[in-house]
Amino acid sequence: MKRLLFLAALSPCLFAQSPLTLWYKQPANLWVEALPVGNGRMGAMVFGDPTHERIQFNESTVWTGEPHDYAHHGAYQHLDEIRQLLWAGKQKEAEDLAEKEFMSEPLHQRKYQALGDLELEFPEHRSLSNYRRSLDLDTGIAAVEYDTGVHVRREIFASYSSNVIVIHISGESQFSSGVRDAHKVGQALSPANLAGAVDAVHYEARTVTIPDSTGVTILLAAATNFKNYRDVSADPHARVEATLAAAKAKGYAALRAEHIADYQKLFRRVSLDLGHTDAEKLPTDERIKNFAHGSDPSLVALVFQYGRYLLIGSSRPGGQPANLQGLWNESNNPPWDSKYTDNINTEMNYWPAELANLSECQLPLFDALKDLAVSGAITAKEQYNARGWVLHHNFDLWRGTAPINASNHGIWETGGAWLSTHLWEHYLFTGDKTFLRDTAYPLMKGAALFFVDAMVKDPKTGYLITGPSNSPEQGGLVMGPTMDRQIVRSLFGEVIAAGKILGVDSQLRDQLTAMRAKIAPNMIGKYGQLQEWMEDKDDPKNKHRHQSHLWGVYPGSEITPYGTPDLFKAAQQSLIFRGDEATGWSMGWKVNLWARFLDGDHAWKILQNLIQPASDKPAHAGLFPNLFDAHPPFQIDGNFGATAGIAEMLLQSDDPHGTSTSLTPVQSGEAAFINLLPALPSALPDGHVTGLRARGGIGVEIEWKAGKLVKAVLKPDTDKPITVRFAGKEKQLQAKGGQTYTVGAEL
Ligand code: FUC
Repeated sequence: MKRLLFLAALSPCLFAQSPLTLWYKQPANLWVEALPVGNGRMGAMVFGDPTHERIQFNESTVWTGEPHDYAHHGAYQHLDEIRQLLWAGKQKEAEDLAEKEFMSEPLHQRKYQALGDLELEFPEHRSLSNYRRSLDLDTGIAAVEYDTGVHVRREIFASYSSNVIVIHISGESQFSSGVRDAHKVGQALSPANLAGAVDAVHYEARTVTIPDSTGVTILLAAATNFKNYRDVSADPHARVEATLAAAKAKGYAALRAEHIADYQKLFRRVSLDLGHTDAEKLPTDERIKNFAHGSDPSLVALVFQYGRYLLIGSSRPGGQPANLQGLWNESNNPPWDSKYTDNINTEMNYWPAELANLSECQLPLFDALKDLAVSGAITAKEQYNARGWVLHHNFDLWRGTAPINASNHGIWETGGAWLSTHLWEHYLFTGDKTFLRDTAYPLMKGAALFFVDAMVKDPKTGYLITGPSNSPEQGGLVMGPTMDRQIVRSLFGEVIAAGKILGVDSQLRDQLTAMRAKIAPNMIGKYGQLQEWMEDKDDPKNKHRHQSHLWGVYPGSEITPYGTPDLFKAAQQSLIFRGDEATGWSMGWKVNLWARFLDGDHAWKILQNLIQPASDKPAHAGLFPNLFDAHPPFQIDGNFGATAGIAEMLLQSDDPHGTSTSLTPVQSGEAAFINLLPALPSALPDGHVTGLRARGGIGVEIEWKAGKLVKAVLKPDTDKPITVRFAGKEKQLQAKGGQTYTVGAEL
């Protein structure tokens, strides 16, 4: 197939539409065909039916429940007995005891909810031609257009600056509209507002309609009484009124310009061109179907950018973090309650944040960590008699931190520790010392203090281990699963490095250093695999979606190609045993893992499995027509995992010499390592990426042709020794902040 690399940038009219557009020849029938817009607080799904437009919408604080402390008070009195049972090989008894005495109260957390539908009726629009429904990722605007005597165009976007969903209709002013409350199904449409309550959360949504010379604009605002996880005293009516009044005063043209400026400031930081073929002229749903047996590299770029679009849409400063569905949800009983599952899913949502240059989109997660450190301190005290804070495998709007659902997988101690490593990574990518001192360090230290108190000596080996815990979500309740040990080792190392930079807590640092060296090491088992548990009991036929013991390869970096070659090989063997098929997010993880294993073609193979048509029934992972990733059902982590994985093929900035002994200068932020095209698949021989970010605070542009580096341009923010690597060759730079460095074929 003909390759037209870079031509698109020179002459965009050559193509039917911009490579950054999702488009369809028909309206959405299913929710996973509708197109999402979001502003970090509100989300909307646009169906695009000509006569009956449905815009289903959410507000991110509409949850069931109320402020509540979920900790199981006094549970620490049973902790020792649970551990003793596990050490005595009595797993079932330990799980039973824990089920009775150690679980969250109540046992389940609360659910994220739908809010409502905005419906528009265009009774005259039955006969039409040239129908097209689209979402332009470059502007963040969804559109529905067709000819029906006149050209009708509806534009929909979610404004972050004005906190409204904006719908503009041109070519037609004869229509009726109304809103439907998702909690009052069966009730007639209300002309312009809905208001109600679900448990303690009071909500309101309202529209205003404004005619102007170019058509009609509908503004949709929504709010709740939620102020924070302990306070629901806000007035949703006053909030909605104030928001609508401010937005109405601006008018459509100004709202649109304001939205595009705000959105593009984030989105346009990164461009990715992987080449072009005729395949990209087809509608998006057809491209997904064709991907595995055609050549459509620009669909990979679209999937990459779509993840960035979804992160901008679901996680903006001041709002809630992206939940299991970002913030798009049409059900009041969504899969896994659409909460925050943090034994992989919440973290994966943020894997692209730094690398794909959307650093501030991670701030809502850090705000949530501030809450979790408070609620998690109660759980730490009541359930472990420990200092610091702990988070088990889920949290919700009310910041529940205690173990939920069932003891065999709910008791997993390292959610807070894993999320705290994101604070350190944010520092590595930004170099922001104020953030490190004021936000990151206190949270990281609290997460580490919990393990100073809660780790125990394994009677058999003498090593320090966590427990009771589990290797998500299999094998049941155990002591010291490998993933926990890797996470705690990383966290301790990072707290030590941060304390050194800030010049604080030298005694604690000594204590952490001593304890860190005693944590049970990674072990290689009888099949040449990396052991998932303390015991050598892995089953080589195990295809479980979680591959938790590979955390040390990615997202961690204590198992590396040059620092720990034997463990690296064993980890790779473990991933080979797991196979290439998996649920959506699991494939997202596998793309990143194969990239870290420096095997671009294997990463590509997984990407091909990920980019194929998905279905709920029969269950099949892949992508839905609107490019939402399918577990199945839809779960947004797979989208974010894919975006991170595609970037990880092109650029890695972790230290490939890392070990579990102590942090290297790169891992502690004193130096940087830029690994160019470390896992470039042979299917992507030509390309150009701008605006990626590397640890050490470095902007990176890379251009390649026929699999060879043409040039890389590095822009470090601060002075820094940088090692640049490409195809086995390395070059050292003593870089000055603010300067630009170009490296090329001489590498
Ligand atoms: C974890 C995973 C499931 C699912 C759920 C939301 O429990 O094991 O696959 O993604 O989170």
